[in-house]
Amino acid sequence: MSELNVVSISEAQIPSEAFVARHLIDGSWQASADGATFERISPSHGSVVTLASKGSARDVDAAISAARLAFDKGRWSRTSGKERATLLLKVADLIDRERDRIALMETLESGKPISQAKAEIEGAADIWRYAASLARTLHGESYNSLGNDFLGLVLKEPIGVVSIITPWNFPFLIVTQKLPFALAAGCTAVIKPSEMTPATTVILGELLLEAGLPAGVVNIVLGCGDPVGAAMTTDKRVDMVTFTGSTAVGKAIVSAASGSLKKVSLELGGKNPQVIFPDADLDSAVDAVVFGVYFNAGECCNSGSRIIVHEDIAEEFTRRTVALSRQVPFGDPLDPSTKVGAIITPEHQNKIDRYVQEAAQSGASIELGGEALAVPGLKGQFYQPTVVSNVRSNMPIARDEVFGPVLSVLTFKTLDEAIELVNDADYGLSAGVWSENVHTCLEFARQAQAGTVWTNTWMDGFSELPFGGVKESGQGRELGKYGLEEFLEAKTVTMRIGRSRA
Ligand code: TXE
Repeated sequence: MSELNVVSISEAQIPSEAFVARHLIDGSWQASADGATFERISPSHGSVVTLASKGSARDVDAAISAARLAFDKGRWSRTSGKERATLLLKVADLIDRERDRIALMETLESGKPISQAKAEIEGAADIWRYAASLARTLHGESYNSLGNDFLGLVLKEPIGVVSIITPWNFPFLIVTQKLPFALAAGCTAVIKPSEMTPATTVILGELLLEAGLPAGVVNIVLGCGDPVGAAMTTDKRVDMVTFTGSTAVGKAIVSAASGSLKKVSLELGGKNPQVIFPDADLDSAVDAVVFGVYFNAGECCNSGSRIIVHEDIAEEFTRRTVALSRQVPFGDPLDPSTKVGAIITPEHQNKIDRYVQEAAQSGASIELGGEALAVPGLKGQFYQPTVVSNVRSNMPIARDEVFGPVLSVLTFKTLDEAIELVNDADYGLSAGVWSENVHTCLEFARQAQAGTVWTNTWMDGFSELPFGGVKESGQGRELGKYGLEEFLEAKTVTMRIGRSRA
């Protein structure tokens, strides 16, 4: 539509041949035991960009056997922190070297803007470096307060074999929020990337081998949730599952893993509110809201998609947000200026549209967008930046994770009412507050039911700071020292050291 800033360029950057992705099992690249394959079609350009091996339970069995053996033989778990850190740092350097190649495959498979893919890969390299620094800080505790005859030690040991299951929205970043911490702890792993975006995890596997990681320490099986992901969650030889994806699959994983009582760590969806008070710096708030909802086309667990704005400034806020949304470059993800790219699949695009149309039928107002848009010269699916006002808290658009470039605007009168709206949600991933009053910000931070609270900013992330949700947004934490702790088990050693008394 002419009222949006649509960009479209040639397909010159698309490789002429599809990327061939195989499983990595015990240090070698392998086709599926039954020879099955699948294709990934670019959501923006419509061409086949990846030809991947399609795993079955047999491939998972081989990968888990390799990971189990590598762990039990101590190929990695008995290395020193220094050796682990050296390898992780090498991987970070290789990621930097391969940034453009990884970013291109990430964009071709996911439809995200190339500039955002490059930033994602740079952020991932930083996380590998941070995890390397943690590998040298592993320590337990000693207790010499147990009386004269005893010394207590608490050792921190790697939990064992870890299944890592990741989604399609940030394939390289999300595996990076898990794997280097598991490796720093001394674990071995089997990874399953999303069937939509297998390529960049395979490239990571290549870099791990180049860096000298011993065979079997990291294995990759490509394919669908059922059977590959399912087998990775039920197998008794796996000690822990770490998953990022939908809340529905997260719940299924908890119940599948309960058969062998494995530890499960989950990073699930969000319906993240940002509350805007009348004393907020409105320029900054509008800017951050527009970035926060359209980043990764809204296909982001941290999408700031639920705006709760004070009624005195609601009209001005909505007008300015719509005006800025019109300017956001939208279209060909390969154009370096693009900020909103393609939607992952046609089915997902239909789901986004259903939420918007249903809200309109229930009395909400579509201020901008509200429909798909064909971008000239491209064969993918694109959904227009969309702003919906007059949204009520009980509408599905305000409660469910829409996972698209769609902003819902609700209003409030008092701080108490705002907090009530914030916490009236099944999710609890992140929440934001915009106010120049530090007391308002602090009160909000204390009362918001969320794993992360941003004040006067949105979506800043640091390798040092833990990330994760409460309520149905998940359990466990990634990043920071908490991200390492997830992969460690405490072992108590009680030593009798005194002479026995006569
Ligand atoms: O996720 P799934 P989908 C949300 C978002 C999105 C919705 C659906 O709202 O619209 O989920 O996305 C694997 N056992 N998020 O369908 O199905 C699957 O193969 C084991 C939020 O893509 O959860 C993939 O590798 N694994 C989210 C991974 O799980 C199974 C990011 C995620 O897929 C499995 C993505 C099973 N039974 C979507 N079934 C976030 N937190 O950022 C599927 N999988």
